[in-house]
Amino acid sequence: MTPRPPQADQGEAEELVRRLLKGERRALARVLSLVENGTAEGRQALAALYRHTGRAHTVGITGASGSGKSTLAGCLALEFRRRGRTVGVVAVDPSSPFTHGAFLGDRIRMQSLSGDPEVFVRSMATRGELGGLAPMTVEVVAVLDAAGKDVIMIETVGAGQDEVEIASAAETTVVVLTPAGGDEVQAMKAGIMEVADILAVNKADLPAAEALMAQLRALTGMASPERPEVSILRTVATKGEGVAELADAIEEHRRRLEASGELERQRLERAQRQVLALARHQLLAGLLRDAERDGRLEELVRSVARRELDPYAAAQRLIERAER
Ligand SMILES: Nc1nc2c(ncn2[C@@H]2O[C@H](COP(=O)(O)OP(=O)(O)OP(=O)(O)O)[C@@H](O)[C@H]2O)c(=O)[nH]1
Ligand SMILES: [Mg+2]
Repeated sequence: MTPRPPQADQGEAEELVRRLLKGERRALARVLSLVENGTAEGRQALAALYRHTGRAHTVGITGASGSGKSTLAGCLALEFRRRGRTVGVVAVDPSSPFTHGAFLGDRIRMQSLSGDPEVFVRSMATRGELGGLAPMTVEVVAVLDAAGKDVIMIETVGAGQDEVEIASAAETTVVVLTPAGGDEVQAMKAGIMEVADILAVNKADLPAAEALMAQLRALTGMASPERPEVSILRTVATKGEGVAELADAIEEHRRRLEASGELERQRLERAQRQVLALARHQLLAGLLRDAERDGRLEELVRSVARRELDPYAAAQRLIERAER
């Protein structure tokens, strides 16, 4: 594989970003592919578009598999479009192909979405990584943000750790629960209550929806004092019921974040986490590349396994070598 001259790549990436910023759908799709595949052009594009990000409202939609997240995201997409917003949807590791068909129950809504150039849906695989967010989710969201999408929904199947992860990537987190979930509330209450800004009780057409609502009200009443205002809403995504109220709650949450200064605080926190994670990743990658190349890692590992060297001393030697 012969590397192409970096200058040419950079020119191509910048040209793509120019077209993306003008709203060209094909440029958007191309940049997304470059970014998702971790290419050098993708990185250059991200660098060029980053200062155009930060406008979108990012909304996490998380919950158990089959709880109706995609159906709900589809309804919300329509509702936001009705309100004049442009929409991006990132479906992380969807268990079924995320087509506009799977997206919505009824045909009329489906058609009104699939013909709409202002709705952009992207599916991503986690590629076997642990956690609910694919490695490039944050970057994909940034691309959609720069492309001018007003609301970007991130759908993930959540369970415990994943929910925490999505909450750190999105400004507003909607946790979707269903009365069919049974003991789900017991199992997930600790994790959920911490990250949910809004609890949507979907499939509220099923029996026991009211019981679940009551249970959740009791739980959120007990929740930590710094998160007192978790909204609990009932929805029937297949019929679009409760969707306008859910959209209201999502918008209201963003307004509150902004007014309280919390949005700014979260942005700083997110930026710090991102910079440190990338730095850690780069450092480690560099360290391992060198240590593997000269066989030093293997040598140290063997010494530790033979109990000639303790792991702390070995790690220290690995680092010292890299620092030199
Ligand atoms: N009765 C009822 N069924 C619903 C409702 N919302 C969604 N469903 C159905 O539930 C099933 C799963 O819906 P999806 O939207 O694909 O659920 P999901 O959470 O995105 O599923 P995964 O992406 O596989 O985790 C579909 O058959 C929907 O038609 C609802 O409000 N009531
Ligand atoms: Mg889905």
